[in-house]
Amino acid sequence: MAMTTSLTWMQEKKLQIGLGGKKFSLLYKASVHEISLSNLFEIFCNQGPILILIYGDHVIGAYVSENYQRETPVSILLFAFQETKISSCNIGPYKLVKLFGETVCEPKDLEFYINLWTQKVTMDLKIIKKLNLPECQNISFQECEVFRCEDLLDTRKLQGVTEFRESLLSALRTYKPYRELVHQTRILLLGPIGAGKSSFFNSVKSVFRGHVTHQALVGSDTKGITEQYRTYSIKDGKDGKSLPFILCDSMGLDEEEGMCMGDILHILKGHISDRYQFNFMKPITPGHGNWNDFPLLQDRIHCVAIVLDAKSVEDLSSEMVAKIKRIRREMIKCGMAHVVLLTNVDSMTLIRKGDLIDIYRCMPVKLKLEAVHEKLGFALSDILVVSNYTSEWDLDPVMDVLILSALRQMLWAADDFLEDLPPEETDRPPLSTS
Ligand SMILES: Nc1nc2c(ncn2[C@@H]2O[C@H](COP(=O)(O)OP(=O)(O)OP(=O)(O)O)[C@@H](O)[C@H]2O)c(=O)[nH]1
Ligand SMILES: [Mg+2]
Repeated sequence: MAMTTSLTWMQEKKLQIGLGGKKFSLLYKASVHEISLSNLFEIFCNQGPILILIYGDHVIGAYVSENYQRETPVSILLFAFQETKISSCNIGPYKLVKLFGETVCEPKDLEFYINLWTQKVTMDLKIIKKLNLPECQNISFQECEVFRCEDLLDTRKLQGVTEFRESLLSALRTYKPYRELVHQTRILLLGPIGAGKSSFFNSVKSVFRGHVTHQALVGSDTKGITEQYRTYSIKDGKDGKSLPFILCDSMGLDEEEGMCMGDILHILKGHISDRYQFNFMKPITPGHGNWNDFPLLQDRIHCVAIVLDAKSVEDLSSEMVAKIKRIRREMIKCGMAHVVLLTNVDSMTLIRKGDLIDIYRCMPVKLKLEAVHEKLGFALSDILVVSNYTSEWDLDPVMDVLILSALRQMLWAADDFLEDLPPEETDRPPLSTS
């Protein structure tokens, strides 16, 4: 039988959080392993913190935070799952051998005792009360599991993240747009008011600058914060070279006000230049100071990132959904590469910093991606997830990796767009570097 835990995702998550950011590796499962008591203790020995779970009508657990040595008494945190919460109490110091009822002791002398052979847990009434369990001293169970507990972000993992961050940085520094048809790939950040468009630009800039910066104004205002079209070229470090991409920040989309559809199409085609002051009442017209009559390939947008706040995906109004779907249809019509950028994952319930390292595997995030896919029609593989720098003072390698991975994905999508252009649009000599 496969060694998979009987814990639900939600129970595991609650335990992870409750035990201070731990991940669990299954060492023993009663229905799989046939071992003697002494073998069982061998498995426990020197594993660091361990977690024992018992599955009956309730899931009951014992967490030992100290490294187990056969004769050393340890404190034990007992807990039981109720519907939505966990009740807990401490017992001990206790020799762990007693937990599984070594014959030297009578079970009745013990506060808590697991008998793997009769598949019963015996508990002191005081403990039963503290754990909010039905008043029955002998509780039957069907399964018992033992886990090794490690920090979600241990030193080895952090080292791996730091190395991955460096390799992403170096790949992005040396990235060249497809066939070098343009010097810098243009990525347009488009999305509802307050979705985190400007924050994403600030985040990318912060990573390359080496410290958190907030060049673009961010905040919350029902009418939106960004009112100008901004095309940001980012330098590698303070005085370094310009990086091979430009992030274009736009006014937020809104049901009534916000950016006009006409302006979006003009931006995609490269007609609108930096610092255009949006007017939600009417789109730009030729002759305007920010209007470019003859945009080149380098002025056009090569990839659009539809930015959405992960927390409010389900709350998007039907008008906003219709608007985004219309934009998607327009993008498909003109072959525009696009991705979805889900921001604000750090604020989602049950998501902790340690989860960011493996964010695409987190159940609430998977459900979010499904929701975006179902509501707006975007392919699951085109949905990227980030946590922007908003209130942090220092850079964090795990957040950096998400931000840089998202950026790399956008550049790859832009390359597909450039590669897919008809020859008459690309068969001009590559641009000079002046
Ligand atoms: N916790 C958290 N907050 C975020 C994140 N991204 C953005 N925010 C916050 O969300 C709010 C809106 O962010 P902005 O970057 O101004 O959003 P915008 O899409 O540029 O908004 P407009 O310019 O008004 O359309 C700000 O208060 C940000 O601090 C994120 O990933 N995590
Ligand atoms: Mg903004």
